[in-house]
Amino acid sequence: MRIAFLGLGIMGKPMAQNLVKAGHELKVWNRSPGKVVEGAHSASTPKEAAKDAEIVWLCVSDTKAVEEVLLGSNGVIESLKPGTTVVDSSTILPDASLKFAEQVRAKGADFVDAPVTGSKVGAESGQLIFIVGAREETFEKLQPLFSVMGKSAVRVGANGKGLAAKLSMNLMIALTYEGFAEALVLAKKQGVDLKPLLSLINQSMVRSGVVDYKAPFVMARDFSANFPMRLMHKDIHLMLEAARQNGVKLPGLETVDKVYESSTREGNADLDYAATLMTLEKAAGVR
Ligand code: NA7
Repeated sequence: MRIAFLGLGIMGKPMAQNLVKAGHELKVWNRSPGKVVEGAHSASTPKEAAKDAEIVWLCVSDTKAVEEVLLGSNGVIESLKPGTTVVDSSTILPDASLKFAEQVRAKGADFVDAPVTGSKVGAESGQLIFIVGAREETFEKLQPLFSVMGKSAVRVGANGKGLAAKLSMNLMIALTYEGFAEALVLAKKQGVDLKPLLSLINQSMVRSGVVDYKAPFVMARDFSANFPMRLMHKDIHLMLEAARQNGVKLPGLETVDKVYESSTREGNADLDYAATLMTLEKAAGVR
């Protein structure tokens, strides 16, 4: 298929690379020049990339970025043809995504929110999970592309529902990891060695995918970004905003937000969100 892929960050670049490897014809674009994908053509604007594309796939940081890429000057909307499908894998506010969907539909094209879970490792290995808000027939049409970049795709409902589900899942990731990090700090402060503690965690009901994924990095003190803290913090703000809009209280998440604020002030925003552990350690005087 002819695909325009816009946004070649930690997630976007390996996703685009996997599409090229599967034989698709890609035109890629990134805001800062210099990011390329082997085997793909590079376009100088989103408008140029989207011209003649059957599918336009976005994976950029936040709501403002999606707005600029879609609707800004030289944006996708300027060359979008009826029949094209725009897929957005950025994690943004469901409400904003619905408005983007409306503008895309007004051009006779279709819109899909398809945020992902799986982090950098999942993107590189083609093992992402797509959490999709789309029309049923559009979802079916995209299956071959989801299966190139991911191990599964779940249609949650209509437009916006993929993002709503993704925010709820990321809420669990943020809280689960902070639970793990706080447990490590409390145990360490009481003189417990982390190796037997991890062995216990893995044998008991507190075992979790989040711990499985993060523990090796934590043990190696490798806080380089798989999922940067600044992006998880952005997601926390999206969750709190979605909660406000829907009359939901999230007291646990409000507290975790404060930990992220402290960690950001300490200069950790570009590290992995696992680095919030260092902020808890610092406050407790342990490592
Ligand atoms: P990264 O690695 O921070 O990459 C973000 C991408 O978004 C990168 O290509 C940026 O371009 C692009 N970006 C950021 N702001 C803009 C604006 N205003 N206009 C156009 N492009 C922009 O993030 P990830 O790849 O880890 O994550 C992407 C999404 O998936 C995000 O929503 C996560 O929460 C999930 P740059 O190279 O900085 O010029």
